[in-house]
Amino acid sequence: MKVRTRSSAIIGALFLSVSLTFATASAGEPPAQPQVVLTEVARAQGPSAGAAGPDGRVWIAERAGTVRILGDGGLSDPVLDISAETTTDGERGLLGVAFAPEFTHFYISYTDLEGTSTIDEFAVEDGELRPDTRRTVLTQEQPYANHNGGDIKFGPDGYLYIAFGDGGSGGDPHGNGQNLDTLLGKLLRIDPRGGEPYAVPADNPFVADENARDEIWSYGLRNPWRFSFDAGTGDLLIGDVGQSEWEEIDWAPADSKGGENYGWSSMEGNHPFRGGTEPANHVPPVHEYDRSGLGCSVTGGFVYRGEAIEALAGSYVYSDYCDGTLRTLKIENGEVTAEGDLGVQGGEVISFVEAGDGELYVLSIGGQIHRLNPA
Ligand SMILES: [Ca+2]
Repeated sequence: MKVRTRSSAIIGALFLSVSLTFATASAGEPPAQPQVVLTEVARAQGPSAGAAGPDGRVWIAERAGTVRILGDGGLSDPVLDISAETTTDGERGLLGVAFAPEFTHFYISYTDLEGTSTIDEFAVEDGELRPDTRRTVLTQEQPYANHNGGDIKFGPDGYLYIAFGDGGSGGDPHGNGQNLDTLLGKLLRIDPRGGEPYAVPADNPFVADENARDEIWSYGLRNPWRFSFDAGTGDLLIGDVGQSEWEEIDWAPADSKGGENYGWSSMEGNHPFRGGTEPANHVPPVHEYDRSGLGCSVTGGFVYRGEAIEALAGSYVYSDYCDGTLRTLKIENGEVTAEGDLGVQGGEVISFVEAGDGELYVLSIGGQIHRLNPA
């Protein structure tokens, strides 16, 4: 510990002198780069998703079908096991978990034995799942084993958002991204408790359009594997995995009325895809990167709203499954004003989890669960 303290002090001193050099060389002071470390807190079997639970502890989903609670001593025994009901073929498995506001209900998103995307609900009482209350909220058949999406989150409006990929294969062979008559290639918004099996909020953007599915919130997505809402502003951020050239982050403000067209499969990032024409209503990504060294499959994260790493406050933290480096974006009014590299590696980063106190956990499909800590 002493060595660590001393080296931290040395690094701090070096950083200070570099800052001073910069300050002398130029009139402005460079923005402080957050000093962070990744601390391994547990190992899981293929952790795929997570959510902050009723007592502040994080619940971790394992892709093969189990859910465990992360405590000080590591992971609990499974509090849920649906491993007999799912497979991990392709990109399948237990892919998302979410708690309703006030922790009244718990939702899971998984592919069933036929590969059909399934959202199920459980009541939560006294911090525990009530398995006898399980019911299926929504299902969507999947034509291929990849691009299932599967992330689920409650928005600041209290509605459940569900991300589905374009159905898979490659190049969106069925044109699902731009087809408003399918739930594939979309971000959905539903009220899971408002009806049986669910209700559509009356102000969803396509409710009055008889040629469009009412559940759709936004469209033109290829494989929106991970998305999040900024706990500070309510803005929406989507990490949409590219076909073979461009990885992208999509953004919508908290006061969006929905209906955004993020372009796929006419566009890949800011670029026409296979001779596609840019739709007139295309909402371009707030950020894109190519595959010349930064990775090959974006993993969307969270805007950091914790307190442990002051210099990271308000930055969007994300990574890439193939690269594993944690990177940051500062986004102001829908524009990226700064890009950063935290200089730490999370492995095969498959997901981020935002704890109840705003701190971030990083899941690697290889098993490591890291907490992002100040250096
Ligand atoms: Ca796009």
